[in-house]
Amino acid sequence: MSKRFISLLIVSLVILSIFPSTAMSQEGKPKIAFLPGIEDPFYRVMEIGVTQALEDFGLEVIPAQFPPQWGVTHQTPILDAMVARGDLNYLIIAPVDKEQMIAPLQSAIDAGIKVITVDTFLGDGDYVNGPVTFPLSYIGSDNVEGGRIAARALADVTGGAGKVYVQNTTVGTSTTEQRGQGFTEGIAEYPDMELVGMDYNGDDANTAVEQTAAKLQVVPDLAGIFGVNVFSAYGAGNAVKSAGLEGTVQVIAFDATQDAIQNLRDGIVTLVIAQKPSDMGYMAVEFAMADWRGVTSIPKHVTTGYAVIDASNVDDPEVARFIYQVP
Ligand code: T6T
Repeated sequence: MSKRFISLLIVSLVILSIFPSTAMSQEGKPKIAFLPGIEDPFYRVMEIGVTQALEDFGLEVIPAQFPPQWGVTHQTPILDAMVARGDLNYLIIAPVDKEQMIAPLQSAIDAGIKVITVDTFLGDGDYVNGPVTFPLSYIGSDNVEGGRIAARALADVTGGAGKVYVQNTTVGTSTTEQRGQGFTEGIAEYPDMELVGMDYNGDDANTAVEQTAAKLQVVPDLAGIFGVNVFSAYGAGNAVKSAGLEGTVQVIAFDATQDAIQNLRDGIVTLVIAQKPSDMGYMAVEFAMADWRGVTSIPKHVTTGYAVIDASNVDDPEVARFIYQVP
């Protein structure tokens, strides 16, 4: 073997050891996939956190498939296809139904895939003593508290009196159910406030607009609306705007989308409650890597915080950084 060849071989090995190709560096590393609940800005921001963490750990970034609509029939086929790959070690998922997604995810477990739930949970979310304990962890907002924040904000802006309404998504979605629960409990603390209804829009923006418009007709003295998520808040804000009731009917928007922030700037929305989906995604990958490396003390339930945004702080960089910077 010529000296030149040996020199080239040594240089190549040194380069490969410093800058390993993706193919070589994946040996001995876990394959981690992400399955969101629906195509929306919240989960797109979560994907940013997941991707950043995968890159930081030098892991393969498996493209996430976003269900086109919210629902078990939309999420399960994607889940089944991910299990059928046969090479996944971890699945980071936002299960769209706390009961109906148990069996499909048990199949993933049976196939040797470990599960971390983000944003939404299975069962009652207590993975230590609850009915479902197989997920490694739950990482998400404290959604009951999120509903209470909305109730307090609406009470503050309406002087603690008046009729209020909730635009919700679907029964069975742990997060929005809990937001509705927290809001209902919070409003009950104000004797002069009355919750006149909670409609379920199936996580569809157009339905949310239609339902809110109908409620505004039926309850002409409505004082405030809580939109429990991206599409619910979109519906509430835009129905109020279409009715020319901005400033008369106060809107509290959960999720800091560009639409919610614009409605805040336009005086249609009073307050925006931003979650921290990027944190959820990043931490989920960290937990998977910790488990892969033998850590046995991974917390079973982690709540990420909120940024509460109003007209006074929307341009504060410390707050604005939590606006969902995706279309
Ligand atoms: O509000 C988020 C998420 O927390 C919830 O579980 C479902 O709706 C969103 O994705 C927003 O559309």
